[in-house]
Amino acid sequence: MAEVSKYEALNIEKKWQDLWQKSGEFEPKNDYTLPKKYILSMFPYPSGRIHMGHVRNYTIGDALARFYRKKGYNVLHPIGFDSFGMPAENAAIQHKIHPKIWTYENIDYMKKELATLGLSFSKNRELATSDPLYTKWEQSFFIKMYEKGLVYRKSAIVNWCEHDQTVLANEQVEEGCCWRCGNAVVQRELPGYYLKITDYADELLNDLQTLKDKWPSQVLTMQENWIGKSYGLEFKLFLDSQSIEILGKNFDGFSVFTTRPDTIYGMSYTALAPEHEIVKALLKGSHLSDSKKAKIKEILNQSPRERQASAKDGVSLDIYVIHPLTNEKIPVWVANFVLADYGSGAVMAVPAHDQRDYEFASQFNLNIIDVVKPESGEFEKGKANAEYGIAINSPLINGLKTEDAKESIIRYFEDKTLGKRVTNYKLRDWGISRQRYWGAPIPTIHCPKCGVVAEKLENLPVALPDDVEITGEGNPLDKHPTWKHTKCPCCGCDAVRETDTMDTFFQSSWYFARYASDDKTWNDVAFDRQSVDYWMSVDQYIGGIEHAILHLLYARFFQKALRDMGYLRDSEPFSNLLTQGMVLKDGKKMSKSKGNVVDPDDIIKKYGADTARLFILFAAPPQKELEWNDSAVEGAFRFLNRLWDKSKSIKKMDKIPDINHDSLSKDEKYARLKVYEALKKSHDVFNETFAFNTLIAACMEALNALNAQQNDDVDAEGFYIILNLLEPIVPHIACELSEKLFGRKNFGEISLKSEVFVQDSMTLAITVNGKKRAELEVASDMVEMEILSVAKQKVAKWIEGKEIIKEIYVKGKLVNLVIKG
Ligand code: ANZ
Ligand code: ZN
Repeated sequence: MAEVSKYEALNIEKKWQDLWQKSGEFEPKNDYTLPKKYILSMFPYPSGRIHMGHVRNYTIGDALARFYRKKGYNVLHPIGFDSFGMPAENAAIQHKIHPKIWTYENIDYMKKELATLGLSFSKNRELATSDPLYTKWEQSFFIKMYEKGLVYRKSAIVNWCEHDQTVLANEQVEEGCCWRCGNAVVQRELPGYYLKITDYADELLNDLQTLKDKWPSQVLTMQENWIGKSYGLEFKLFLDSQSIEILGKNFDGFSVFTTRPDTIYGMSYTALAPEHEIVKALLKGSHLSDSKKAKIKEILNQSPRERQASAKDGVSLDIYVIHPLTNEKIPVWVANFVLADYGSGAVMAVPAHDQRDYEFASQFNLNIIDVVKPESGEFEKGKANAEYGIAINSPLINGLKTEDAKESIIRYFEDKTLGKRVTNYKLRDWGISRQRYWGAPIPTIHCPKCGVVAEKLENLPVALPDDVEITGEGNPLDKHPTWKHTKCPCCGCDAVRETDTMDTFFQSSWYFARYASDDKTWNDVAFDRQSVDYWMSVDQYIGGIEHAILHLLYARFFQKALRDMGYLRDSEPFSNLLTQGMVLKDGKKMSKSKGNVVDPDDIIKKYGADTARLFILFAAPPQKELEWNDSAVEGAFRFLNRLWDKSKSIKKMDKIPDINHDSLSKDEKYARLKVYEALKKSHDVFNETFAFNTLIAACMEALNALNAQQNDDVDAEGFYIILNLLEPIVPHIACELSEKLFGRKNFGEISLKSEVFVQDSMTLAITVNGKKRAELEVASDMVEMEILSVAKQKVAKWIEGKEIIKEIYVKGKLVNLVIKG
């Protein structure tokens, strides 16, 4: 018995990692009759080294994967690398290393690091999105989408980063700056390819309902706002005859979109985006003064973000429209807050009830006309009254509530064919062209005769050339001497390849479905339906909140598009989503720039992977931020040592001992209670709350309780259960001890024995005015108030209709009720 061995984490961990590697026990089984769980942590970008955020992400996923595997589920728990993207090119520029070499060296290094964490990933399904095979299928999706009209090419004003020499999607612009390098984004017109995500706007919005309570509500709200559906009235405002003359009879008016048609009598001016056709025409003509033209051009040069951030600004165009209901003349302005690409790029301004209109009107002394009496009764001064209320000063709708007034105006306009009910979305099509090298080439060809044509499927992948020079300026594929020169797939004449590559979000929009496909089929098909239909959708997706909009919206869109192209069955890719909190040190996000990084490698070398995993899951619930704490890491390590030491006094066994619970002492019963409480907790934690910290705490309490009693059977049963509960969290030490003590046998599902949860009871005498009237059996932890209430019921016939003057409870002995008369 008396073993003296010490807990040597690194030896044990190496042993088990080698064993797991050989056994292949983490490979998903192709038996599609088994119950399945697809557990997926978002794949990493191969930046060079894993960081604590990765450790957290993969430990959460691994704990779930191991839990379900132990429960008998067929588990898919894959890993790969999101390996195209700009950092590889930046490294090439800075360190003169080829992006491909940099990327694949990083992948190798990170794979080794991840292995030292003991993560139970499938090896066979590993992939990197820069692999030519991955590109091949991706390009085939692109071509099929192009043929379907789901990809189209257009010239548009795009967000351009001078520093990275590339286009950015709206989602990649953060407060006017590039999400990658932080430099200011400028506006520039450029041809590019767009994915028609707007075709799916309604479905993307409606299906959020199906994710309620399964995704964090915060993420659902962010997606809803991003899609930004609103409905209202679109109608045309007609210019007065003089203004038509001024514009050379090229225009007779313009459309506006409003979500508050009930405020139409409050319109005191209208405002156009500076990009509006009418503004363009006036800029060419002589009607506007030079200073006004200069002001408009100044606004045109600003990005939408900059305009939004600056004070309300604009100029009067000295033209007028006629109010459709009152026939009054209304001035037309250009304003910096009107977006060119929303609604019709023009607004009817109602300063009394719209804050932006109010600020602009205050700035330029324009009329403010109240037309809605707020529900609360009082008009607030100094700002717009945006809330709903009752229409006033509005002949057609006076007295109507906002909702009814809106409907009434819309119907009036539709009846008179003056306007129509419309729905608008904030969501924009997804621009995917990037002028970069390290990405998947867009598989189209520009032919002088045929125009833009797709490459033939049999020629895929259109692979990247290796011999490029990466300087950071311009597009390396465009500058390559030969790569782009090819023959047209249609007519065979000389033609030029598209030299743009795809946004890397294209790759991360379908990797989860690729994993779900049997790897033996990867060469032959994008997805094999049988396997994909079995594994999809992802049962639990885990990743950072920073992906709440970008990645998750694109992936949802892809899932739907690929479904409609016959590749996939489901409408949603991720049934459940867990967004993990950030890892902080000294209250700040761990990052190289802040110099507060703790390297996972160092922790693993010092204490072992199990300590790192235990700390990460114990320090905070996964959804919350986690503050790094050296002494808590020590604490986790000490607990594992206690577990190790305890194992030395546990008897070896080949089945769970039979224990007669009634015959146990108080301490023994208590220890069993604590063990079974932990067991009970694990069900909630793994299936619902993911509050691993509470499960770990329960295991610690249970171990303490075992140490405070002497019964070998209780010890053995309890230790077996604790090891099983901890195995998904600290797999190496758990497997090692389980092997030593129980031959790593599984003794089957342990039921929550009810007798363990029955608490000790006590018998109380109940007296009324000192006379014993009854006896009462209650749980020994029942509180006084409850005892008194039960006692009164028990002696109801002696106290009925009487006034109780005093109620006395003598702990563990008796209840005395003193009554009047
Ligand atoms: C008059 C009005 C009165 C408005 C009122 C609002 C409140 P959402 O809800 O985001 O769809 N709008 C329309 N097109 C615009 C554009 N291109 N740029 C900037 N603003 C524009 O917003 C719709 C509202 O935003 C519209 O309803 C319009 O102002 C403005 F008390 O019309 B509203
Ligand atoms: Zn051609």
